[in-house]
Amino acid sequence: MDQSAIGLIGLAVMGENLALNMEHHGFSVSVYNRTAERTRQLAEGRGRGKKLHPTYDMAEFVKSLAPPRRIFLMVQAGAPVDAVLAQLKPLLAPGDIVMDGGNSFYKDTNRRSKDLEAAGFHYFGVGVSGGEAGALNGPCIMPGGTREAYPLVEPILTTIAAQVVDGPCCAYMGPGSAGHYVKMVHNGCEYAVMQLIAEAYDILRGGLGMSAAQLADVFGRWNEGELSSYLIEITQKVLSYVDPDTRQPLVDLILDQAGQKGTGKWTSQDAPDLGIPIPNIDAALWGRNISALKAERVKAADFLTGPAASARLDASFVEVVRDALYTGMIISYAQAMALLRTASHDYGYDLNLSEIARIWKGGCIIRAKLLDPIQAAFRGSPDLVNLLLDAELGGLVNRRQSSLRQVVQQAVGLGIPTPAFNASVAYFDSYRRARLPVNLIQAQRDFFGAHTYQRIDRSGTFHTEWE
Ligand code: NBP
Repeated sequence: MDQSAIGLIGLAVMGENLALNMEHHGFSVSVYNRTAERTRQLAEGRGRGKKLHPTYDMAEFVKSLAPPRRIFLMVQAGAPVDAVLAQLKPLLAPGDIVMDGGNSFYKDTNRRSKDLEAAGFHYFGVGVSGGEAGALNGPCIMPGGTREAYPLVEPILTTIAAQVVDGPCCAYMGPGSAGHYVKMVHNGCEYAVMQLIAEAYDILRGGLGMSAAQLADVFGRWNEGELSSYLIEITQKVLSYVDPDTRQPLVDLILDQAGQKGTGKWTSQDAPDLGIPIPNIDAALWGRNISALKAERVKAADFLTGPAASARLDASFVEVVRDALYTGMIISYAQAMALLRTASHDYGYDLNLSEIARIWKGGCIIRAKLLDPIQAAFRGSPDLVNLLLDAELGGLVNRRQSSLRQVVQQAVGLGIPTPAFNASVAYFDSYRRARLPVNLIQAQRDFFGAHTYQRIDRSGTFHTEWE
């Protein structure tokens, strides 16, 4: 039997669909899964009659691959990746290539790539976005790792990726954990945009009393303009879905409790290490965390009261919310890109932000029309420190800021929580201020801890005996 072009380990929802995607594009694929039943199901089900080679033992799997072996892992992030690598390592030959396509923590990827490269293998941390449908039809792929070995995997990765007008949604990100870092920040941005959309939905529902069907129309219209994006598109579809059992909008029957899988949280945890503010992503994270306190919230709802006024908003407010949502999305991407820019420098990734915006235009969850001007901004100025300083995008936020302010003011007045909209305004107002009130904080720190301060009228470091 001919040896396969690539091998894939981990046949849950993502792995199975990626294997079928590879096969569909003409690559022969060996597949292996810890639980043999899944492999059998694929071979006898969706994989029947295809160039898929099912294997039931790791050694048989490795032997079935053409050298240098290309192995794609799609197993649960964390200990399972280490477990698979421990089994694989003794079976590999120098020059073989291992790619981890799961949502691994970037520091784990650094550790694993050091370990495998020291043993003579090539290692890639590959961010994959697009969910089940993307995996099958073309995801966005963010590979990072050994530069010299990238040409050996590039033809497969770029062929199975989503394609946009200016190329495949896959590009080499940088060394080490660059790919997983970019994927992590992608997911952080995804959290922020989803939170903004949920807040827009909440304010239209609470402030205008709109039904799910009316909201579906609004999001459908929004998706035809500058807000056009996968997340707005699926929001329209979700809002228009009627539960066949109850004949009610399904969204109204869904428990309001969300979890977070790791990547969003990791983004919020890493940003302070780099000194980069990402309040929209932080807001999305605590928005999910407070949602999880369902029992407490139900109790609190009986005791804690909101504003007495429940004035209905005017129908024209829909357009204000649309403008605020677009502005908030720009500010979310600005924070994500600022984080990537600093990580690129501090972690030695040498990221190309324009190229990242380009590959995010297709396949991934945050694909959006907005990525066109973002790509253009970084193509024109690769060293742009913040998207808000781009003439087009910053100018747009300048002009639309009143929408953001109106949404926050109305929400506060009505007692509707809008953490991500609030964070957008606060970030914008902080970033555009040449002077912040941190002079007072510096004085307080010097008062109680002799931390010293600098002055604006003379150079040097100062301490004052304040009393
Ligand atoms: P899961 O994250 O649910 O992982 C299940 C797979 O991991 C199965 O194949 C399972 O084998 C395998 N596995 C586990 Br669990 N422990 C193992 C071990 N000790 N040794 C070997 N294999 C082990 O699958 P998924 O949702 O397809 O996601 C795969 C990766 O892709 C994850 O890192 C995920 O975060 C990432 N990702 C997911 C999505 C998405 O939309 N789901 C999108 C983008 C990225 P078994 O069958 O024997 O239990």
